[in-house]
Amino acid sequence: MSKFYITTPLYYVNDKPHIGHAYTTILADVLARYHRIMGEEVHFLTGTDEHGQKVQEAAANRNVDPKTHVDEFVVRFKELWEKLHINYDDFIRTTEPRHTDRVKELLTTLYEKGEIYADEYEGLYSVSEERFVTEKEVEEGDFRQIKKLKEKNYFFKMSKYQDALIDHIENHPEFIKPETRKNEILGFLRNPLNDLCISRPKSRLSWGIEMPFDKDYVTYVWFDALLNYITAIGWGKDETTFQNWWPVNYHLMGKDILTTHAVYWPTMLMAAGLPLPKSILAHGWWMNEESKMSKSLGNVVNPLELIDDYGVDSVRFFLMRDMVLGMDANFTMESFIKRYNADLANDYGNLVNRVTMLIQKHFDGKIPESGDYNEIDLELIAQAKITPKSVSKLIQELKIHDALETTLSLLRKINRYLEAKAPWKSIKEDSTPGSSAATTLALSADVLRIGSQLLNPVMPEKTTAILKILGAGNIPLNETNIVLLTPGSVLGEGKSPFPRIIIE
Ligand code: ME8
Repeated sequence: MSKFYITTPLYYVNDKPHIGHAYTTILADVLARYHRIMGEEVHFLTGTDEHGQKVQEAAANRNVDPKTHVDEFVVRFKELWEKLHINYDDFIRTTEPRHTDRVKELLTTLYEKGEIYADEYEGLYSVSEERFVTEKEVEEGDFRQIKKLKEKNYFFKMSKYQDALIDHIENHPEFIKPETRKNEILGFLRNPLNDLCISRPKSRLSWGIEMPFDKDYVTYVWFDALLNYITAIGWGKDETTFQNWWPVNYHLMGKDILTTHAVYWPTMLMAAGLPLPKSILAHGWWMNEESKMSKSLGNVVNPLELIDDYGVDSVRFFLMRDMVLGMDANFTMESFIKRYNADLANDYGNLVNRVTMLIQKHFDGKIPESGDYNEIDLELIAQAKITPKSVSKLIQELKIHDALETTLSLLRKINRYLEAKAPWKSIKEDSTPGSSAATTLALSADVLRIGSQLLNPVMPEKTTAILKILGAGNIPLNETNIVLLTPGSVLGEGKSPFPRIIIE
C-alpha cells in the first residue's frame, strides 16, 4: 500500500489560533482524507511549538510560568481542531520528552562531529525574529527592534551544505512548491549562506531545550521545533516506524516560514545523514480587503465565530475553494456568503432536496428501478465516470480548488440533466419501474452520491448526512463506480443541510 505522510507547522502557543492556523490544518486534513479514500496509508502530524522567546514573553505577560502557560494554551488548539473535524494521527508538543530527548541527542552528535562549534559573535540582533540579522537585511526588512550584541554562541555549520542544497533543489523540481517560491529560495541561495546561530544564552532566554554540552545556553527555537517532523515518527528510537514514514510527502506551511523549512531544515537533515523531504509546500496568505490578516492589524476573522453561525463544513469548503494553492486570497464575509449560497445552498442543497422529494413522493421513498438508458442518460454517466479520476489527479497535483470545481460541475450537470428530462412531467404519465422518470431519478441519486463522496474529505459531516439521506450509508467511501444504489433501497430522513443564507 502506498504511504502518505503530511505535516502542518507546529504552531506557537503564544496566542489564540487564527485563520492562518486553521487554513493550513484544514488543508492538511483535506489532503489526508483524500489520500485515505484513494486507498493510501496516511500519517497526518500536527502539534505545537512551545519553546522560545515568543512563548516566554506571552507567559510573562500573563504572569504565569511558561509550563503552565503552554499547558493551558495547547488546549485551545486541540479544541479548535476537534471543532473543525481535524482527523490528525498524531499531535506533538515540543515540550514532550519524546521530542526534547532526541533534540539533545542530535545536538550532542553534531557537536561531537564538529558540525556545531562555539564562537564569539558581534552583530545586529532582531528581538522579534530572535536571531542575528545582517546589515543588508536590516536595510531591506521591517525589523521593529534591533540591538547590537556581542556574545559567545554555538553555531551550526550550515554554510558547508550550501552547494549540496542548491544541487538538490535544482535536481528535484518537486522539492519546493510552487515554482515561484522555489525561485525565491534559489535567489536567496545565490548569496553566501552563513552558519546558523543555534543557541541563546539563558540570561536572555531560559525557556528552551538546554544545550547538552553547555548548561548556560538553550537551543534556538527553530533548531528545536523543526526536528519534530522526525522525532514524532520515532527517529532515534523506533527505527521501523521512522523508516515507514520518512521521507515526508508534504510539509505544508505559509510562505513566511519557507526559508526555515527549505534552507535550515534540509541542511540539518544533511548533517544528520538523513534523506530530505519529498516536497515542501508554501501557501499564500489569507487577506482581508487586501491587507494581511494579523493580530496587530486587529482584522483577524475568528474561524470559531464563523463555524457557530454557518457550520464547520461551509468554512472548510470556502477556505479550500477560494484559495489557489500558493497564491494569496481574499477573505470577506461577502465572498463567503456568495460562495455558500451559489455552490452549497443552490447547486448542491437544492439538488438533494429536488431528487429526494420526487423519490419520496412518487416512489414511496425507495430508489426506483432504471430502464434502458438514452443518450442524455449516457452523457451523465460518462461525466460521472470520469469525474473521480479527474479529482484524484487534481488532488495529486494539489489543485484542490479545481478538484472542487470539477465535482461541482458534476452536480450542475445533474441539475441540467433533470431540466432536460423533466421527470416531474413524465411521472404523471408513467411512474412504473423502468420508466423514464424512474431511470432519471435513480441515476440522479447515484451521481449525487458520487459527488457527495468526492466532497467528503472537504465536508465530512454534511456529506455523510446527505449520503444517509440517499440511503448510501453502507457504500464504502472510495466506491465511485456507477450504479451502486440498489433499486428498492430506502432513502433516509431529512433535507439538505445547506439552508440559504439570507442577508437582512
Ligand atoms: O511560524 N493566512 O508558528 P505560527 C495564511 N512555530 N496563513 C497564515 C496567516 C494568514 N493570514 N497568518 C499566519 C510558526 N499564517 C512556527 C512554526 S514549524 C517547525 C514552526 C500561517 O504559530 C503562517 O504562514 O506563527 C504559518 O504557516 C502559521 O500560520 C503560523 O504559525
